[in-house]
Amino acid sequence: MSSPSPISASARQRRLEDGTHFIELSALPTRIRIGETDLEALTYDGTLPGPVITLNEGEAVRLAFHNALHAPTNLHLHGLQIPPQADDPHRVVAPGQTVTHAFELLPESAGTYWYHPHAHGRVTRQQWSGLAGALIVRGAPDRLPELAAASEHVLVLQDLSVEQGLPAPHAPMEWMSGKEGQHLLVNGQIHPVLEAATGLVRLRLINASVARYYHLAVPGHPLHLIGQDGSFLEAPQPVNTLLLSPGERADLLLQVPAAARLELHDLPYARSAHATPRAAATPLATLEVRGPQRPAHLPARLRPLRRLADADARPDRVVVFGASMDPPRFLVNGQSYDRHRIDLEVRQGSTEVWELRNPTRMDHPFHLHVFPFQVLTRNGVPEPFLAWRDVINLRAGETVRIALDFSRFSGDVMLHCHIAEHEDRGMMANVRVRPPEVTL
Ligand SMILES: [Cu+2]
Repeated sequence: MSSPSPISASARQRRLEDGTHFIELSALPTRIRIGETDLEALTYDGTLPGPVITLNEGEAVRLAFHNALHAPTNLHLHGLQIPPQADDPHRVVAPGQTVTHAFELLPESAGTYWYHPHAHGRVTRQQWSGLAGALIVRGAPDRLPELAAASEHVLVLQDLSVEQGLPAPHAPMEWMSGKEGQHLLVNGQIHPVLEAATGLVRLRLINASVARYYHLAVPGHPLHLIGQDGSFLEAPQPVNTLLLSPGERADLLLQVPAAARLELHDLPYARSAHATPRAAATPLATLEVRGPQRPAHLPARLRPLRRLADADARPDRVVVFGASMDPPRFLVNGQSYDRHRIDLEVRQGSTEVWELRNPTRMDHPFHLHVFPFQVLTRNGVPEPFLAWRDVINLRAGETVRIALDFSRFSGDVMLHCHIAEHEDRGMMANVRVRPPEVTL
């Protein structure tokens, strides 16, 4: 099968004289082809998904973002621990305008991130129309000999339905359930063939869909999780399947010492009590592994992580995701989003434990900007391994406790459900991180 390269284009980037990594990115309407269908999508730099931005931990970055759409938008650098002022979704970019995001990456920030629009009320339509791209931060663990020798693919997972040459419009019910597309896209293609060399194969997966969950497996082949969101794990963790809710990322290793043809599948998963899951697995991509027999040893250790709190730590506050009917609205702690209201206040320098509750009958992925967290327990069960997360799925009826690190910055950030429809319909809250108290 011949197809264009399923590897996304690289971003327009160069090194400035002072060493700063400079990147340019534009959002624009673009005519693209999905399978046999032509449509008018929205893209970054003319490709769906947008180009892969590759950065290095610790470096200074300037990113010039230009809006060539016919509507306001903005750019959110999802998961990056940078000052809130350098990634403020309240700031909207008018058509024709360019804004610059300037920041420094933290020393130990290697991981898998992504970028997408975040202008409140417009997110769903713009992201559904194609606006999303991968952002990779490389660091010391990437230079471990096992990882340096691995074949690596970044897989951006999106879905789309097309109607009359445009991304299909939402039906009223889809503003409640979250819209899922008929086409499952891996790097903008329906069921691509990805080539890799024998040995270790590394897959960085990004769920860039507005609402679809991916329940991933490679039948007959164990997976080893080495990273989640913007974090390495301390050591590889064997998993058979992996649930990836909207916004989540996973960094996986496959041991493939001899030539093989493997299938990446999306298994059935019911994310709502109202929905009937598909009965069968859907093939997402083929992994064609070629070459002579080669060892495929896993790295023993990846990166030490600091534990923020014990699993039995008491919560400092409670965040409840909810919904109401007539009119249908999505809520955080009983309230619909108001950009002028500060919903939670914390102090810079503090570590907090939050209890996240989802009493609704559907899953909601919780996301907090800028400040990472560690999962302590899910329904009282301690999380089996450490990772810094920025998205955690709350299953219907589930209670999850997390520990959050507010040491780095002060400023205003948002927490929200990462189902774009729910976020646009009010399931979002403003968090103010106050500067530390000055002692005279
Ligand atoms: Cu939700």
